[in-house]
Amino acid sequence: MLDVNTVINPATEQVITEFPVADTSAAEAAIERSAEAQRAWVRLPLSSRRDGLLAIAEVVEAHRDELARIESTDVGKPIVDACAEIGGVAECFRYYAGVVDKILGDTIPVEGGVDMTFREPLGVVAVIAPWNFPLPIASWNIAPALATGNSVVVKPADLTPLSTRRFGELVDGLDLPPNLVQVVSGPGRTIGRVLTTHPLVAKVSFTGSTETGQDVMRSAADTMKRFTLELGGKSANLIFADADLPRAIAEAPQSVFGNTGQDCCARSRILVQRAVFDDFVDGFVEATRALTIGDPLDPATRLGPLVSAAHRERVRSFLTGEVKAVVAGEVPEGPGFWLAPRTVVRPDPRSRIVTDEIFGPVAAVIPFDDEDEAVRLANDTIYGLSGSIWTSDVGRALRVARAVESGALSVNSNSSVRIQTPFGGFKQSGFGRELGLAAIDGYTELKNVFIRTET
Ligand code: TXE
Repeated sequence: MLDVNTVINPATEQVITEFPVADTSAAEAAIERSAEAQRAWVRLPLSSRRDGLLAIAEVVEAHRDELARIESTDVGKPIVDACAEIGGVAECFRYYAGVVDKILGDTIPVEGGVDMTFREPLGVVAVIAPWNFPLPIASWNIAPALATGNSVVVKPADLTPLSTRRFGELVDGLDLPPNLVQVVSGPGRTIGRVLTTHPLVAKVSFTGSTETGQDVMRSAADTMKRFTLELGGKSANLIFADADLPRAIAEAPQSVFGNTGQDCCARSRILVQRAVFDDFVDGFVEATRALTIGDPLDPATRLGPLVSAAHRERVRSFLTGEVKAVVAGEVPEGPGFWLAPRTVVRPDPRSRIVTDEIFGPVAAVIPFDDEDEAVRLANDTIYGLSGSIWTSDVGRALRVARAVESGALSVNSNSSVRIQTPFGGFKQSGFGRELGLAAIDGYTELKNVFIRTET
């Protein structure tokens, strides 16, 4: 069993820090304390709950530079991106602070009385976070869980636990019920397992691979936990011949190579209408070359290294044998888990490059003839998380958006995530929705109450 977590800077391969991880009895004790904290939290006036979330937003904002630097060094993420993401964490807590007193029920017309619904907290929520957007994704689940009256035990990924651990220290310093938010570090197979099986945990919010998500579901079945599962993706970027091509080209590299491709929303299948295919490929490779790869702490950097040596090996395993990839960009010499962006033009549609989530800087560019074929190719995947449609025909944009089996689509944009709008998957990309008001349903139980009024 791993009893020390050694955290490596992926840009330098130097050890950043080491710390002892929780054992299973410590995780169990944290869950028990969390249940007690939840009882205290839910009894507070709504205004105190709102102010609690605002205090978390403020402490994150006040430590934005520190947290961004931690995230950048731990993940290998460009500092500019990390800073924007930590700003988003503060904004997420602010948004859900505003939701606290707007969790509404219904009154339902029935015979003989009055019927009404309430949204009740679940209890203890376990948040199991991934390594690619550590604190942002944790916050998408912590904030709505707290807003709806739950307590949280959060387990960061072993590879990138530092921002979440620092967040935990900052929240400990606030005037909130003790143990309302606890950070428990440790491996998925031990500490993660405690969180997915403990009877006092009502819900698991998990972000990670589809395989581990399946395992989490199986292990949580005995205690019938609620889930939000945000899993893998293989999203399509659909580019029609009538699109604003210069813009589609300029924005495509970041949409697949951003975060060095370690993004569940990466548009890693670029489907391009045949009439503009060659122009697109030339422009895309050129635009990719312009992305500065290097020291994540340099504000000019657009792409950092991959998160670990093992992950780089996994990504490279997709690039062996017959695969012919165009390499664009220079990586720094010396230590660091670097990999320059790769573009594979017209890959075999059945190859792993097209079917699997690579989670690295590898794009597949595939031609299509017409709208029907574009939709068929876009849907030819087990995943359904995100995607884009580039066209100047508004009717086509809506037809295609309705036909693509995916939880979040953008037209003439590659954005996927906004705090105000629901985010989550179709098919094996998971279920449940993070963010927006939709997340409220995932953190509450619907209760129906009937009052007899007839005499
Ligand atoms: O993920 P895991 P890994 C995908 C991506 C990547 C692949 C593997 O394709 O290459 O997953 O990454 C915890 N019970 N994504 O191995 O295993 C683990 O400690 C409970 C997509 O890092 O899914 C970590 O905190 N928890 C993705 C979290 O689960 C367990 C983001 C995710 O780890 C556990 C990350 C268990 N049995 C990877 N086993 C996205 N959707 O953005 C592990 N964990």
